[in-house]
Amino acid sequence: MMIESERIQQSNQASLATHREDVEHLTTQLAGRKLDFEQVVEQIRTFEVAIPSWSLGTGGTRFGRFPGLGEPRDVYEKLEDISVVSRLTRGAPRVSLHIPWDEPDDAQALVDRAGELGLGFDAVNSNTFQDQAGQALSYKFGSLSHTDAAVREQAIAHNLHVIEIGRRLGSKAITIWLADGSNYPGQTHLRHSFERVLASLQTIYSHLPESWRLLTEHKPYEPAFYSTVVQDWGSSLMLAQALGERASCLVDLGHHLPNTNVEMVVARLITAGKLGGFHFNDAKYGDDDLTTGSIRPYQLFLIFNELVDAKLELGADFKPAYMIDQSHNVKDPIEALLQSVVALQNAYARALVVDRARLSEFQQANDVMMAERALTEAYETDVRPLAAEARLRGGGALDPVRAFRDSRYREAVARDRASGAYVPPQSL
Ligand code: PSV
Ligand code: MN
Repeated sequence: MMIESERIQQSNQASLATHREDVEHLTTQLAGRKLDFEQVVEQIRTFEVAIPSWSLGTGGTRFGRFPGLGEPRDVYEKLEDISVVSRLTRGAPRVSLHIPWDEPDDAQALVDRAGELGLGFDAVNSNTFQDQAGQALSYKFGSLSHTDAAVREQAIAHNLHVIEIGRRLGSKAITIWLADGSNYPGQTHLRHSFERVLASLQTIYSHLPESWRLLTEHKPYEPAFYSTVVQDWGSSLMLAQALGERASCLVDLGHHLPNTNVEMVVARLITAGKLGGFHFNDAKYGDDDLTTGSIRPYQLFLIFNELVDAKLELGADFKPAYMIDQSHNVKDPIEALLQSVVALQNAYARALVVDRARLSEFQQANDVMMAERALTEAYETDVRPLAAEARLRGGGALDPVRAFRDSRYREAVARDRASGAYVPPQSL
């Protein structure tokens, strides 16, 4: 089942008149700040974020999982759900697969189906943080960092297998998050385990197709509660720098210790030429995997502010991979993803309406108050008509969540997919 364009247009009708008024008002407002509404809209239209295959089923914690109706039962149905997000937002045309959670039996068949749905494939994610059925050796004490060379080789082989699948799908990057670490002091040799990870990654990197990138994803804790081998952006950067030009760092917004200045981490990685991409989500406490922009929207804006600033300086070469990485425990996953893509479009729009020339002058003159105001002026601007107009021009929805509800897609798939809900593996 697909949401037809006419359906989206019908839903848009309800708010089209108000939208036009809002556009007019914002156009005048921005013109007063020497900003061109048209130009900003066209830039927002270029924004693209990948949807992870693991986010379409209801997530859960180790305490329980409460499945919703009509959850996708296999990777093909996940693609259908992702195409809904894509069609309504016009900003999510690619899928980020987790292998083996969503390993296709037939890569070509998946490529063909994705093509029919207007989708492509972004970075593939490997998984050596769980033991899979039939696996020879256990990852209980680590994978790429394991003390036993045979376990490391098995984990390396898995990553090469993931690259091979990705190659067939048309992906151009692999994201490696490894949960390796220790739960108690003394359990592992802190230096040697890191050195073993680097050596394992070097082997994987040496097999990376020419046009591919390798992204290293850090995380401070969980499941390793005492020490994680790649625990912070410094460790991730050391790896990326040691590996070579095609290796860079992935910043998952939830993977920072409390109060970390994430926009500054982003700025540092840009300076190092090693900002590879993002896993967008939000967090109140730790790696909460909440809806993007739902807890710290100002931080999200400040991150986009760095991205827009860098793009202006570095040009087309600056192209981080944007992905969402969320767990939807009590929301309808499709709705949460729609909300997230809209939050990202809005954050990007806010960053685009920063008066950069003035900001720079104020910074240069140490006018603290006015420099901050240059940011808050943009942040407090109601940019929603800009992002809505960008979606509208692409054939998407003014209000994607409303259009989704109007379409009654969830009710339809609840009927079609009634024969046994797909149970995703427990995610971390
Ligand atoms: C780990 O917390 C993570 O952020 C990694 O990106 C995983 O691939 C993903 O979540 C799913 O568990
Ligand atoms: Mn992640």
